[in-house]
Amino acid sequence: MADEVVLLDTWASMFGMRVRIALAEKGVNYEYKEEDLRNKSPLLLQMNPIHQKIPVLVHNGKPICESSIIVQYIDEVWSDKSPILPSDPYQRAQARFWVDYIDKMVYDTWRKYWLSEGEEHERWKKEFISIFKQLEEALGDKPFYGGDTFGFLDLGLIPFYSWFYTFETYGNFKMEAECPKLMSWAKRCMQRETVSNTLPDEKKVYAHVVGMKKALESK
Ligand SMILES: N[C@@H](CCC(=O)N[C@@H](CS)C(=O)NCC(=O)O)C(=O)O
Repeated sequence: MADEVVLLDTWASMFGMRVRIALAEKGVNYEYKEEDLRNKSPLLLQMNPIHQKIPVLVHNGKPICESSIIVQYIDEVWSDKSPILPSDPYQRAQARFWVDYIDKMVYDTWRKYWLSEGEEHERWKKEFISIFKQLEEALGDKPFYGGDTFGFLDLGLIPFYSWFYTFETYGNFKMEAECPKLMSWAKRCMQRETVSNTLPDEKKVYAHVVGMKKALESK
């Protein structure tokens, strides 16, 4: 019997994009279900009762939650092609460390920077940029975080590229000036079809984020 694979997601989610890229890398067919996070479906609440967040991968009726865990699951289940995690245990641990760093640092700092004003906004903006500088340093002179090939950490970070225009516009800075090597890396990743077919238009993301801010302010 064929696998039944369902993804609960929202189009602009960088965490959801990770899962979509991983599924594309493996050539897995799946049903995509767009969630309205202001009105979560009973299926999402049932499949992720703890965090009630997307993405959730439902594989043959069983839910897997948290994007980096889902990507690792996909790599293990569909192990016959396009390996995502490095085969070397040390490299694997390093890639996991940096994906964990992204998960702990980027989104929360972005929200503080996005939703604050004045001096506080400037302070969070600096902090936010310094996180990307740190990630750029971790890349070094390699073409990809995985070395010569696109891997787990590349996949974990590249979805944020579709938000760079939004990050820049809210802070009046340019990623190209702050992190030129990271920008070259992102453009290299975009040459991969699984990435370019997944990432949404940056202006569409910005319009969505402006709308979210208006909705928060009118509460
Ligand atoms: N650590 C989670 C983060 C997922 C996450 O933050 N999802 C957001 C959308 S980008 C969400 O579902 N938010 C709904 C809520 O917080 O109620 C992961 O990696 O999957």
